Amino acid sequence: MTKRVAVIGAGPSGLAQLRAFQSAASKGAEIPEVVCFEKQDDWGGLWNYTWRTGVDEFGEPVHCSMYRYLWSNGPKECLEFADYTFEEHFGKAIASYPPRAVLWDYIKGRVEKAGVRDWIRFRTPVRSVTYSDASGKFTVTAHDLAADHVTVEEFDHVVVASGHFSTPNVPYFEGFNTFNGRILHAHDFRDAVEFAGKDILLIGTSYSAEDIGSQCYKYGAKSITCSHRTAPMGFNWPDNWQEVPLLTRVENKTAHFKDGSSIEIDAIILCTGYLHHFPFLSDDLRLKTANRMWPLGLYKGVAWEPNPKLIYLGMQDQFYTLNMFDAQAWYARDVMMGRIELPSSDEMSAHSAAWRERELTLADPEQQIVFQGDYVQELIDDTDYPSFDIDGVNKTFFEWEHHKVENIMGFRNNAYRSLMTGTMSPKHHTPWLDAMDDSKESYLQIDAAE
Ligand code: FAD
Ligand code: NA7
Repeated sequence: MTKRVAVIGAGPSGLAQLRAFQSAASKGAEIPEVVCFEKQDDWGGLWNYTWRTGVDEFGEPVHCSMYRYLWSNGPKECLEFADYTFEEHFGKAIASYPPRAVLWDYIKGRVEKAGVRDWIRFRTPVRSVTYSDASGKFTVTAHDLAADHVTVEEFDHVVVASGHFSTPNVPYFEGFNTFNGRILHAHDFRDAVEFAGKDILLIGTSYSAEDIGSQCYKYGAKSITCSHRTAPMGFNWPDNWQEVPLLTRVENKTAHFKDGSSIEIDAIILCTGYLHHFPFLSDDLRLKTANRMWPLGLYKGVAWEPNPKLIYLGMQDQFYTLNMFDAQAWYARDVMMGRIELPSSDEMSAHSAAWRERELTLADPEQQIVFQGDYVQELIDDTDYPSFDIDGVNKTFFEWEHHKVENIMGFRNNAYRSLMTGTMSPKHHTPWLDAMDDSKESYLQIDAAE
């Protein structure tokens, strides 16, 4: 009997899994039956934008955390697929920090070429996954929303690729109940134009705070104040931007901070990160972790150690993204196809513990980048995923970091060389701060007539 594999999510990680199996099939291998469950009506995960917030038309939590005017926050050269380059997709070299629509197009292009759309059941959230020791199989319950029909099926393997930047982490601060302005989490932020002319307060100091603040600056916010729990971001911000210690309370429209200072604000955006949230998994199968470089319990970062028939993709905090998901998916495919034999439970735990030990020594982003690069290398060494220049990707990440320190509002004006094709990317036709149109047509300078 053919094995059956359930993949939960058709974002970049889940699509990497589909492409990995299709790649093996195209080389003549017999592959399992793959069923991908996707709760949205299209593929691409977070890159599939919606204006909706809260719940969708079926009452499902909206997955999207992306927003209008989002441009890649790192060089595209660092995330390029090794088996499908930007040049192959667009037919030419393009600039290094594409907006969301351009990256979505690229992500879709590879799986359109692979012809795997039929493997996906759209509009079908997975409601529950349990495992039976007796049968050695998983039972997956899913809800076909369009037909309003619930299915229950058995699978030999389950791949959890449902992402971990969708369920917001929402702390409470004193006075929120009576604040006379808007309070939202980054997950529900959609359009910076809403904050033009406003004084906004951001809580948090990571990618969301940096980028949402920059978007608000670009689209005309009056002032941006960024409140930190641990340390300020320390970039060379524009004049109407300040960094302050942690918020202690709000009173009407006044925000008070730990150092005794206070300011008047119109809106608060909680850029306080996301929860690893798997409401569909039974307790024995559920990864519990904060957003970090090495979550424990996953051998090689993918196989659930207590039951390695269960795979998780993309659960680490991310410098590497698309090509790391590929490295994971190729490895997971070979585990599921019996090409890679997993060691004993103790050996798996010891291997993970060694990575965790190294994770705890990482002192700065450069070391984190090298750590993740080494991890990707370890995975691709074991499979037929095309090898690529990881050291070159690391160095491109370092350049990116330096460009941000040099000019946080201008780092996206830089260009880098593809590590896959060797082609130097062109500079974008318009500096990021002046490029108000985030459409694919504008970015690629495609005439409406074309
Ligand atoms: P996701 O993209 O989250 O996809 C998960 C999929 O699973 C979704 O389609 C969802 O609908 C589906 N799903 C969830 N639950 C269920 C269920 N129960 N049943 C069925 N389907 C389900 N990365 C970069 O490389 N560059 C960037 O510039 C960048 N910017 C980002 C900006 C923001 C605001 C955020 C939040 C993330 C950004 N990222 C960026 C990182 C992002 O995590 C990855 O690029 C990528 O989207 C992760 O892919 P994924 O498939 O693991 O998860
Ligand atoms: P991150 O990278 O997980 O960062 C979360 C931030 O939120 C971080 O600065 C935290 O501060 C801060 N945080 C979390 N809880 C609190 C509380 N209670 N009070 C104050 N500050 C808090 O999430 P992002 O959304 O920025 O980025 C996620 C992805 O989106 C990323 O991969 C990008 O590609 C886009 P800390 O440093 O822990 O003190």
